[in-house]
Amino acid sequence: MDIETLQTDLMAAIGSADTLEALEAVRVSALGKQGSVSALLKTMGGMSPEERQTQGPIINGLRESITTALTAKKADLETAELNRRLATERVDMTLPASDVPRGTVHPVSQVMDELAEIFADMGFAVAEGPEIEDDWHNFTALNIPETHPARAMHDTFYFPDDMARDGQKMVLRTHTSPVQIRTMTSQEPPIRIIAPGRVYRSDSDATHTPMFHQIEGLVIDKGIHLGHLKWTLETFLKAYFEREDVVLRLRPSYFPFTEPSVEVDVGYSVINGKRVIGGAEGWMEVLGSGMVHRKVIEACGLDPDVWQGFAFGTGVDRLAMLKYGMDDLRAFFDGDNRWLQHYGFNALDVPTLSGGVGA
Ligand code: 2U9
Repeated sequence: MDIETLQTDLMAAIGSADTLEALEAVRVSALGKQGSVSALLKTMGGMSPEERQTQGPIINGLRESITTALTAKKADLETAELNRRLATERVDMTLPASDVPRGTVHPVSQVMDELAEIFADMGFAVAEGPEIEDDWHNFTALNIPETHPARAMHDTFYFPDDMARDGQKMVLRTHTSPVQIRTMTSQEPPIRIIAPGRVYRSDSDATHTPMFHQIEGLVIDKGIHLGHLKWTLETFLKAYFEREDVVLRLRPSYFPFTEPSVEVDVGYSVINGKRVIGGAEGWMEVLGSGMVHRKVIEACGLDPDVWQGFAFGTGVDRLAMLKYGMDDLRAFFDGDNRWLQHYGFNALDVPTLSGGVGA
């Protein structure tokens, strides 16, 4: 067969190959070890120099044009295959994963997010601090000196003496108050913060766990008084329980770090034998609070005749139980998937004031 006919035949075969496999068969028949073009290339070895000079370029030209045509056809077939798959295959990225165990957001996390959202709207920033604290930040700066009976009441987990830092005994923080101390000693007032987080007390029964969650708030500014405290707590509780008929009752109390100190009760009604927040058929204690003690303001290096403030604290776990109806605190920390499936939240249920913090 002459070279021209071979070229025409091969080009026709390449043109009519309609799959990658068929094209590969053409390539092997031409350029493979036993291929027709390879055979022609081999004949050049036996040619005279003159013959090689005329036949060489023709045979090499044939090889090049066949190679180029094969490459172009291969690209065409691959593009066609991709277009076919794009047209026929579909993946719906919005479908939920099936048969995959789905986790839930723990009610404590959800409530913490709700609280952050409510207080952010009132201009409060979220502050955090270490869970392993020194004695000064956890007690002394809060007007709880070594001999104070409140130390015993806190059921503190102390670290061994040889873990003292700068002569300070270390403890697992018994409240989130040291976070506010750290803010007051590192930032200029005015201060408006909430401090949510884990706290630890050596106490365990049906209503107490050795670790629980607190949220505390602190405002330091000029001319702050109990009226600001009451408005803030009322606004917060109305937003949290999503009811306008939330009624507060302030009772005198005592905390070493506030003076005066007040305990805050919220009114409830009894509906179908269940207590529901709102109204005033009965009272439930929900918060402790007061005006920040002048000794605490002084301990943080501020002049209590210039700066005043209020503070409050409450248990996040209890707030969650009141709003979402759980009755056993210990179940919060069991990690039982059935409980989490029942009381947990969808990860996409992000609390927002516009959407409803508990929606
Ligand atoms: C600074 C100054 C004052 C925080 C406060 C309470 C009252 C309070 C308890 C409620 C239930 C803890 O979770 S609970 O057991 N807390 O009653 N906490 S005033 O006062 C502060 C904090 C920081 C610098």
